[in-house]
Amino acid sequence: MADVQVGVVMGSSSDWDTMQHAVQILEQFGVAHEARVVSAHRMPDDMFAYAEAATARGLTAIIAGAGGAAHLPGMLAAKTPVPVLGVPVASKHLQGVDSLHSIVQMPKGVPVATFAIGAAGAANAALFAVAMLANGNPALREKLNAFRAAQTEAARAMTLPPVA
Ligand code: RP5
Repeated sequence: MADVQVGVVMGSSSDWDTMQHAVQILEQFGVAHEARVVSAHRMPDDMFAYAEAATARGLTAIIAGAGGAAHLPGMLAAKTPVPVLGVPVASKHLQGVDSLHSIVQMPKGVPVATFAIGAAGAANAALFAVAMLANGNPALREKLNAFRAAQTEAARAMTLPPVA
């Protein structure tokens, strides 16, 4: 298998329902990836090790999803110059607004690119990673253009029901 280009990490296996949407996009585009649980507060040493190895492993981006006090994306970004794409996972009590604020409100100096709460954010983070890789890969850019074109055609084909 090709070297991993994009790492997909999450704070818990309970995030998988959301984060699998990122993996599905990476598979669709044939981007070499890995997916694993790397919890910031339950396994902080592993999280640091993952971030510290990212450059040497040649990762282009890390997609990091977490819910609640979602410090995983920010802490990864603190430990690696590899771009971190943060996905707020919907939480039980605050529906992911807490996750969104935790990820998007990074203080100046250590950015995390932050996406929408939930499945749309996970899929878009992966599409963003594909777009990053496509800058140096014309074949991948063609695939991305075709993906966009298919969406355009689907939208053009939409019809509306009669007024009830
Ligand atoms: C976070 O706590 C995870 O990212 C998850 O969204 C949340 C709840 O984790 P579990 O209690 O379901 O393992 O670290």
